[in-house]
Amino acid sequence: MKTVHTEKHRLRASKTELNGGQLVPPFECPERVEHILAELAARRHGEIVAPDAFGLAPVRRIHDGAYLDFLSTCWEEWQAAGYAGEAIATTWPSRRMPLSRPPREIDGRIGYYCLAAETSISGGTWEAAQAAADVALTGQALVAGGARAAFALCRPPGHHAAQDMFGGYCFLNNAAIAAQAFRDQGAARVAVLDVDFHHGNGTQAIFYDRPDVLFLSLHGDPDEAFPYFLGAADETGTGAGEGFNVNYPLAPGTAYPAWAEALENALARIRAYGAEAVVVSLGLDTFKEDPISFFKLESADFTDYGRRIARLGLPTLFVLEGGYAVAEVGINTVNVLTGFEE
Ligand code: SP5
Ligand code: ZN
Repeated sequence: MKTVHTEKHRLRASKTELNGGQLVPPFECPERVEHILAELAARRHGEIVAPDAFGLAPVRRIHDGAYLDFLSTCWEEWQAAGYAGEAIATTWPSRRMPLSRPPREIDGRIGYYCLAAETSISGGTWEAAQAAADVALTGQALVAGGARAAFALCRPPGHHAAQDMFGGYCFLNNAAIAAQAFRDQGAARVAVLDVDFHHGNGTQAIFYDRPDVLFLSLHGDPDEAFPYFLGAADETGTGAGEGFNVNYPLAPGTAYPAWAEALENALARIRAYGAEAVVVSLGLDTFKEDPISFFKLESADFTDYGRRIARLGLPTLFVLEGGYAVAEVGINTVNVLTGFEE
């Protein structure tokens, strides 16, 4: 399968992540993509193609206009406020503060739109996020045009970003934007299968009241893991979307047998649903050596689950999400793709 990639991901290169009370170099760094590209080359995996420019119209199908205005101006406003560091939220519309509207001043506005303070906004973030959406949309176009599968090498990732919320290293929800593009081009039912270690809270929120996009997520139990406040098994959708959201929260230390059992359950749900296309939110942070996660998958397990996803027999778009054990991210990514192609 083809890989869609652009160097523009390098524009997302923040210097700081708030971790354990310290500002540290971000886990979500440009080197992640370099390792994947190196492994794709070493194993002579498919062609690498550049993205087309789709503009903001397909992004606006998912994200609120005022949120996009915020993302595109945040860094300039932060600098204009005279701050020395990167843009980090410190105040949120939390419980018992029902007056929830975006304030004018940038400290308030960034808090309004922010999920989690670990994610700093820096110069180039908006441009890189737009480029990642173009990468996802180009992959979607390849699959819609008849390719069995494509790999969108998206960075920054997307699945924590909701209609009007960034955080968890995510700004635009690349997978949701691609899933919506399949719908807008005529697919009646689309499944988004999220295998990142973390719950895809943004994707869930976007499609929660809709029956036309089935969302399924395997992830660390939110009682134990980020994003903490969404991802429980009893979140099954609302209104017309009731029954079309499926969460598989899994315990610390989960290894491949239990993970694969949850995956098979999810794949059976996708078959029964009658999806016409599948978007895989491909996070590699389920790996046993991932620095911020607690599952125990081995590199060979990634090959095996690539095979299992292929057995759906559906047009499939892989969209990169997380995965931070930097050297192994390349190996494990290409293992999924080659397992799928066997
Ligand atoms: C796309 C993606 O994978 N985003 C993940 C964002 C996680 N951000 C919070 C990280 C908190 C790390 N805490 C580690 C605790 C280990 N004991
Ligand atoms: Zn993750």
